[in-house]
Amino acid sequence: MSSKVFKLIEKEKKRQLIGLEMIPSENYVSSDVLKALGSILTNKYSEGFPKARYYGGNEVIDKLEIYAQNLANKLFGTKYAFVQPYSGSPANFAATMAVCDPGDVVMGLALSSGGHLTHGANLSFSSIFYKAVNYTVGKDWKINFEELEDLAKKHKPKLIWAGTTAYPFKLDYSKFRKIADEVGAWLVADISHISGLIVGGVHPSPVKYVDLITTTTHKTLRGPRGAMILVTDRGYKKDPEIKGKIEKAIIPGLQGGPHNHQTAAIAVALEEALKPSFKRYAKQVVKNAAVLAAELGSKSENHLILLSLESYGYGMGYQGQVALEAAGITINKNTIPGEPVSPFYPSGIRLGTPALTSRGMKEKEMVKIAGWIKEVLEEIRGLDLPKEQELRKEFIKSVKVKMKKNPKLKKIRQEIAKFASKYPVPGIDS
Ligand code: DSN
Repeated sequence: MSSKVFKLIEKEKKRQLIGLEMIPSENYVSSDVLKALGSILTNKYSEGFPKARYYGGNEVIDKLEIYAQNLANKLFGTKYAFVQPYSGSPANFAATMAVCDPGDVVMGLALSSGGHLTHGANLSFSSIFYKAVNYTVGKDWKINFEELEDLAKKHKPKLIWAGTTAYPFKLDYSKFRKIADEVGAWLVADISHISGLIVGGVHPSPVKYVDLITTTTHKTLRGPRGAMILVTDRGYKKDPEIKGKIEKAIIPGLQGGPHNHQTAAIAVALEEALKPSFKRYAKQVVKNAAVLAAELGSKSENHLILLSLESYGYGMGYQGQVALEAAGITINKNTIPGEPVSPFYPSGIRLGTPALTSRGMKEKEMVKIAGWIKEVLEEIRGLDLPKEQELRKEFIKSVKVKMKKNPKLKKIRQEIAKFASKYPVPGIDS
């Protein structure tokens, strides 16, 4: 274990132990998930699908992939499950390819309203190869279904995405369904952020309403990096050929050989998600986020909080991220709906509770952590983003240096390290 790589892994392990990981799309996997991910299954090529491979020697891999597919269908209540997508973006590309031709209209929530790049953002495949139309959220930060309906009627999309990455509210899939039916669109739910909450029974499931579902496996679902595409009964009725179309989109459309070690780790995570303890976990994630949000003067109905830092000054997201990182709290800067400054220097931060909850933290700990967050954010007052574009890069560099030297943040960092070390990290401590 003399390689530089292992020394770096040890360093990262320490960072994960002594800090508070609050990026809402991150989590800690179990040691069993890690074991499967680090297994010899990485040695095998298996292009194709179970019992229809381009290479020999796939008898065991076939069993493994079928097992993972069955677990996914059981957990989500779907008809077909594809577990090969390398991650969320390729899954969304493959789902789009399966139901659209290049140039077709796809509709999704705008990035600046909490949508995902692959749902029609500039520079993403979804707007390069397809005609992307974005709907947005209203003043209440909730999806504006009137606008969605008007846009759908005007642009007649082939596909409507119902999915978010920075949206703290529950989704009403029946409203999406009504609009998709009006224009004959495929309705695809991207549940990457909330799949763990859905199987845990604390967020409504889209299965009854949508045709396809995509999800990453490494967020609230607490599996390895990876993704799945799921077909509902409704999706199969809409197009009985859909299975073959998705397969073709994955390979040869987009990918080569599946990552069998990843498939195995997904299967382990799905086994874990079927246990009653996972329901308790999901419930606690949501309870924790609600408490954290209330303490920070915000609201959350799921696992994440989108916090505007406008009351601290102009364009404060970056400064907030840097100050919190200096104190040992990892979050990410984020645009807020109607972002008044810039996507690169946004006005808000996004944080969440999936990883902290995996460490066994509950409401009491959330109150304590919210206290630290508020103390840290006081340190960015007066550090408003320069209005002049050309000064911004240097300004951010100077904020980083300042925050690293800030004695108050150093003190909080020590307190947090002591506090966090008391909570075991799955996969590291157990
Ligand atoms: N990067 C993911 C997130 O943080 O939400 C989305 O792909």
